[in-house]
Amino acid sequence: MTNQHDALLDLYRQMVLIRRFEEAAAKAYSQGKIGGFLHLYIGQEASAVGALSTLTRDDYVVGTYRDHGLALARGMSARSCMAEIYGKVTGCSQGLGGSMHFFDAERRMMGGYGIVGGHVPLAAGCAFAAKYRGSGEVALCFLGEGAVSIGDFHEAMSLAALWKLPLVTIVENNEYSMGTPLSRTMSVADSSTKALAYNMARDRFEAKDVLVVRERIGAAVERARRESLPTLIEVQTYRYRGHSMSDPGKYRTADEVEARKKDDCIANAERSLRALGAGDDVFARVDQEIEAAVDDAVRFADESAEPGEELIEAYTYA
Ligand SMILES: Cc1ncc(C[n+]2csc(CCOP(=O)(O)OP(=O)(O)O)c2C)c(N)n1
Repeated sequence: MTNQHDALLDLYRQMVLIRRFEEAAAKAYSQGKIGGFLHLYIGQEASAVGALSTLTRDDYVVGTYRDHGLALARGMSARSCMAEIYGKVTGCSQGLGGSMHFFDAERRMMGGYGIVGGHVPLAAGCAFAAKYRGSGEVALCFLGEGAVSIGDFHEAMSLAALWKLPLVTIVENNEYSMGTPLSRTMSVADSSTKALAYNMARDRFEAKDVLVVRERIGAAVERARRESLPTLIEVQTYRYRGHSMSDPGKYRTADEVEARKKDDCIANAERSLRALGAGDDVFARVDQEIEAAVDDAVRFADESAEPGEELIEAYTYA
């Protein structure tokens, strides 16, 4: 098999892991094993997987509450992620963060934030730190298109451009901000045009093909690393599930969702892999391997303990 085949297979495997992991999380949620919020990334996998495949170990990743895909693509274990969603002490944030607050300092996965747009200045701060140290690291920040109208976003873009920070800001435009379509929150359809106000490089493309995502984000990451310049990118994507588990989805039709599933990033990657020579055996092996990993993560989360009073007190009370 070629290098191209092997590279795509790796990305495919990561996307399948994210999808199966979240399907299992949704099931556990409906069984009452998970409390609080659960925002699924299903449909958007190519965005995180393609983007994070361009990073080195030391680069920073900052995201929203829709963070499971980022965490898994960053190499965090399915066990630590599932346990976190369950609120168990073995989770990546010791069960104190839950689904919206995944952290892994070692992998520079800096969260996991619930305040829409509030995390963008934090990502700019990571990029500032990297530039200040001259360490060559890049910060990748993910947000939804709903966050583009938030003041924090503009403050961060303004300083990132002024100070030439190595920041790549990725707006995942999944067309809806909860139940509100983009046309009701912004006067322009293309959020990357906001970069014009800051004299910042920009890009915009669809996340149907994980290799396209990798190439286009890769160019921005290189610009950040080599020239210390920021880029604003709109990735056009679509979430198949509700905003969160409690969303009845009345703002769009089932036909719309079904039509969008026809251009699924995982199915597209499978087609490309078959064209490169992958046969049924390859996909059966991936399915088996991912099923085992997800089953193991669920078992681990089920069997793990909740954080004790001591831990809760240490982090909750001053
Ligand atoms: C400052 C702030 N306002 C409102 C909310 C409630 N809220 C949570 S998610 C969300 C929608 C955000 O949509 P978008 O940025 O497009 O991201 P997506 O959920 O589509 O990934 C809103 C309004 C919040 N968490 N923070």
